[in-house]
Amino acid sequence: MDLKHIRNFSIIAHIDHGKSTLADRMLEITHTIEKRKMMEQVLDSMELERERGITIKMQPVRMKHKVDGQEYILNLIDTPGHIDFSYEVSRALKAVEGSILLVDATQGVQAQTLTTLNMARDSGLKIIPVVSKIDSPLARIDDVKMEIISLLGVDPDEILEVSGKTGEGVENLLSEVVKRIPAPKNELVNDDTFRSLVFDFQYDNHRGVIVYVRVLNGEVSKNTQLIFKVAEEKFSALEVGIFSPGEVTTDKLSSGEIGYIVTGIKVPGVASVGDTVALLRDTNPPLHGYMTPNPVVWASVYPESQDDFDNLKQALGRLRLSDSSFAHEEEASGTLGRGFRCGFLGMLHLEIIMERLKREFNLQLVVTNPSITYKIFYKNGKEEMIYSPSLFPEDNTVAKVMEPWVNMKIITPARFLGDIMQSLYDHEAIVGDSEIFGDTRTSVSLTMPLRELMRNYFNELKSITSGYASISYEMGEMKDADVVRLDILVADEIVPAFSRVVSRRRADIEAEEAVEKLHKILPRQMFSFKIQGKAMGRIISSRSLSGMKKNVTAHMYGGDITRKMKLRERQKEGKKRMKEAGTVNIPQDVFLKMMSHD
Ligand SMILES: Nc1nc2c(ncn2[C@@H]2O[C@H](COP(=O)(O)OP(=O)(O)OP(=O)(O)O)[C@@H](O)[C@H]2O)c(=O)[nH]1
Ligand SMILES: [Mg+2]
Repeated sequence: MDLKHIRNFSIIAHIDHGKSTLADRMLEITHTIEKRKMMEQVLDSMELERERGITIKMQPVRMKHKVDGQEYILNLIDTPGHIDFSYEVSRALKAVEGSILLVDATQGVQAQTLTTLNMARDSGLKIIPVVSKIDSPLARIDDVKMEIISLLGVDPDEILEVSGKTGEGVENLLSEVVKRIPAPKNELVNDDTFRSLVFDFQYDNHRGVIVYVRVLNGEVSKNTQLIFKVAEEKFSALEVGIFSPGEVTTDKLSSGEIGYIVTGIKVPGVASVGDTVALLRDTNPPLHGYMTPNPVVWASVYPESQDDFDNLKQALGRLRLSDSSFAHEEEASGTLGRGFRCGFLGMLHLEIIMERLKREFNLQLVVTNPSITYKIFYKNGKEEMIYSPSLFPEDNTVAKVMEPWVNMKIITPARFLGDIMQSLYDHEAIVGDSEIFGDTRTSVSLTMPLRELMRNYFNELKSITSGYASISYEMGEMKDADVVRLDILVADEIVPAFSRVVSRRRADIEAEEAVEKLHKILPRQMFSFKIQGKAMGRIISSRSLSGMKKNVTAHMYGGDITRKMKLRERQKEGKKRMKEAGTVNIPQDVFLKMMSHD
């Protein structure tokens, strides 16, 4: 189709502001999905997305729609709202010319509204501000419009209103998309060589890597000889097609369009987002591509049985092919064997990957306590980055430790400010400017150690404010830290997976809490043993877990007394043997429960 009849746009917003529901109505109005196949948030196709009611992966879909008698191709990309998945948003934005910025009429402007808006502006996109959920009895349409005008600096006449629930305003919004968002342009002048940007990919057992591309120039069809410009890997297109939203084969993909190319490549590590897929003979330089995101939290993952090491390796390689934001590298730990150090963009991201490893690959895993990175300056002059709490050095060898801080923004109704300030103090934050907007809401800027943000601050803020406050953050500078390693001992043995780095002033409390929690969730054994917390060279918390009073003679009645005695003796010996070997069996779910905050 002619370039001037194509529009590419994304829907961006804070979490839960109604992006996927709005997409549903667009798919209905444009007859992209048959009514009988329609379901709520139909683009959230992953099992985990449906269970949790959130979008995790961006999803492109092509629609056809007539405006003033002219048919247009509309390529929509639905994006996730949760901050852990903002790398998805940033990639989607590079594939489109414009964005619909939704603001929930019941919630108003929230932290991620501002972050996603800034990302879209940085990408030079046309932005259409839209108030969503206008059907809700709690909608404050005029207030929220005022917030949008003052905070986002947009013209009042530009703001549209929709309800993804009733469909009100959606047809009009589609017309405005056509009117306001510019048509795509060819990348090259007088040159129709095929070139495209890889913004995402998937893996298929039979067809290998499937790249999601935005075509920037020329066209591609089946059997075209292509190359990944950065990876310098050649391949022949096995199939090309569009998203409807499932994959639908087409004869070709042309400039301005969004679609997929099946590569047949089965080795991991070749395809990467941001690479340029072009004609084999193309001599132009590759596109700028994407910044690789830096992991925020790290955790080690070990197979419960070392026999599964290769399976875990394969599973991680495969997951990387549907999630380009997580990092993994091999590592070996004395006690846990061979495993992987994995980097994630946040705690939700970590949780989702662990859940996928369990469900999609059926792996039994030991997951260590998540950690951020610390820079260690030793007394002997050596410097080192530490990603794993169990490798954090003994207190007396360390001269100085530095840790990352985050620059944060909290948006909240003013009535919670008192409680929030207290919680910020508890989390070692330094509070900066605040700004009042709308009637009663405030936006507070601050900095906080990343370690303290990861100490469950998201949930804490949610419970203080009944969910009315929102957070966005970006990585800031490294600062001096006063932290120590806390080890947890089970039956006198350090369990490296439970080690963590804590602020020195909180070491006692954290030890107490960890020991208490483990005491609750660890299954009892045949013998009694201690659970202890140790830091700065001494035990600072301890509890005993008593052995099960299972008595092998209990079911015997009468009979020979010497036989009972013998059995008891044997049982005692057995308990002693187990204790000596220190074999407290720690099941997988205990590791996962220790890691989670609830
Ligand atoms: N009343 C009302 N509720 C809506 C509307 N749109 C969405 N919702 C509800 O808001 C919640 C979130 O909707 P989603 O469409 O999943 O929001 P989202 O922005 O895609 O969320 P993420 O992708 O996780 O960021 C759901 O419970 C929807 O039923 C609307 O127009 N009116
Ligand atoms: Mg969604």
